[in-house]
Amino acid sequence: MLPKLELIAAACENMGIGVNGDLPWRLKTEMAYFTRMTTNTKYKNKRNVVLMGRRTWECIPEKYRPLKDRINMVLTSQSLDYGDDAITCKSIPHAFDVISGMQNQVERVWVIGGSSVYKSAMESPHFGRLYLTRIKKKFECDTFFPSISNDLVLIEDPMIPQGIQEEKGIEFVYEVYERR
Ligand code: FOL
Repeated sequence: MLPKLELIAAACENMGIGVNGDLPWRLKTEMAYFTRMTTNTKYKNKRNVVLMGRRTWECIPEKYRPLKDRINMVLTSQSLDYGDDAITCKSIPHAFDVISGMQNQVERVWVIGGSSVYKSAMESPHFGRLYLTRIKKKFECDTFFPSISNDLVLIEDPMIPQGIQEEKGIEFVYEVYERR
């Protein structure tokens, strides 16, 4: 059985997710949440996939690339070769073909952006959940999270810190959505 696609993103009040090829904010605890959610597995013999667009790959600082203890997969239409650092795929369906060939090693598949990859993943029949951090402030951004369709509903996940979080005077909330 194929794993569902789980999206993880942080967006500000104007739904921005990035600016100038970078994150619009630097929130250590929020990034630690991203690392924990995308890395941790129930079974120690398995790893999670982080599936991302090529620009998102490039926005990860070199010292953190590839994202450690995770299987890095990069979507691109170009013939790029990242060696042992990442597997390149030309589409989400192609990524699924590759994942199905390493099924027993993979626990969860995390879609980590950017905009066009989030949109394709939310429209995919394999869409499972959206883990969205709502950052309660406006930031100047040039890339945005796609519109969230009406059939997505907020759910409870006991693994997620509840209530208002705060860092550097910026408030944020961890939310989880599923298709109704
Ligand atoms: N989702 C959430 N909730 N927050 C994010 O910041 C986020 N960022 C991306 C996708 N989904 C997200 C894409 N951007 C790193 C850098 C940029 C990035 C994703 C990851 C990164 O370097 N991560 C390292 C830890 C870095 C650190 O500790 O500062 C990692 O190992 O996860």
